[in-house]
Amino acid sequence: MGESRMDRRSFNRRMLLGGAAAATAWSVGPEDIRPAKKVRTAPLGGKVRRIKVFAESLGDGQLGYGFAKGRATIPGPLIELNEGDTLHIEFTNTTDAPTSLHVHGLDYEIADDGTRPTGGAVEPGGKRTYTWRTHVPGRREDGTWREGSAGYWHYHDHVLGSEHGSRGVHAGLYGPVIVRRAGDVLPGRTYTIVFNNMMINNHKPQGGRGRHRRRHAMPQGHHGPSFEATVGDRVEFVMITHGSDYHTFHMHGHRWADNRTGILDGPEDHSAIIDNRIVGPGDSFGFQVIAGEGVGAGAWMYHCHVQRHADLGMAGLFLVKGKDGKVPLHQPGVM
Ligand SMILES: [Cu+2]
Repeated sequence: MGESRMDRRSFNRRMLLGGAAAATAWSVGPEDIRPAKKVRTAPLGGKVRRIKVFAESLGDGQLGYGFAKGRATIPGPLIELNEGDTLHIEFTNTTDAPTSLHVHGLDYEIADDGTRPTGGAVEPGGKRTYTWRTHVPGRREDGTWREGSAGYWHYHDHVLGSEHGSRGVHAGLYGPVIVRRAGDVLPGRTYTIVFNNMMINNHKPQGGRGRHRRRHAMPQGHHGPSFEATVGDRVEFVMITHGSDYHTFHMHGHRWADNRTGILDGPEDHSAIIDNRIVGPGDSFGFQVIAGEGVGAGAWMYHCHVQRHADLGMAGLFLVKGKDGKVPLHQPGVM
């Protein structure tokens, strides 16, 4: 087997060296698809970790979560765990309204649900500890398979403005959670994109109300944030949706696998490859791309593909720099 692989490889190499006509016959067989040599992977979990999270006012009615006082951001900071980890979160509410921390996808006892009826609300100036646990996949006693906690999840307020935290979430109290399985490919960096009604990461549409009446207005810029990378970087995106609207998330020039990690496991993983996905409130998913792979540097748009939403500015840029540090055809301030 090893020998026939060797033969095939050297044969292909000869074909390639043989000339242009031969090169067009070049095909990639399964033996040519190998694990990348230099990726870092997630370790085994099982650790117990402690962090602090603060809910803070950011002015202008905006609220955010942060790991330290004065450090709140929208979205809140990435909480990253490995399957089997336990996380104790000392949560402090420095805002002048009750808030909480409610998480999707992880294991916690009912008292840590982050909802008012279960005692999870934290009053202004208050403090409490929430405990989140994760588990590895395995077989139940009845023989069925139990999924692990690995996934792209998220946390958010569940008490401000209504029993569902509608005002807290609208104001920016949300953030990403990634639970990794041992061996998962780690990215060079992670960016979070949150569609929250018509906002992206709570960046508000510019231009006032007039534009809302122009239902078929041409794109006049965008209000989503830009995310930077250099060609060849392994970049991870966590995409979360909040609010009361459905959207479609689309990215130009890059695609991903519609599976748990957004990365194909190998030639036998037949997950659909997509560049557009329907998302609704409470959804979260993630994926990794190699910035500019096969397409090069550029100001690659990402946007909601509901045309009306895109025309209202629900778009931003994935700014992929070339090795020279430049983004070709990019005019800052112009889409
Ligand atoms: Cu939309």
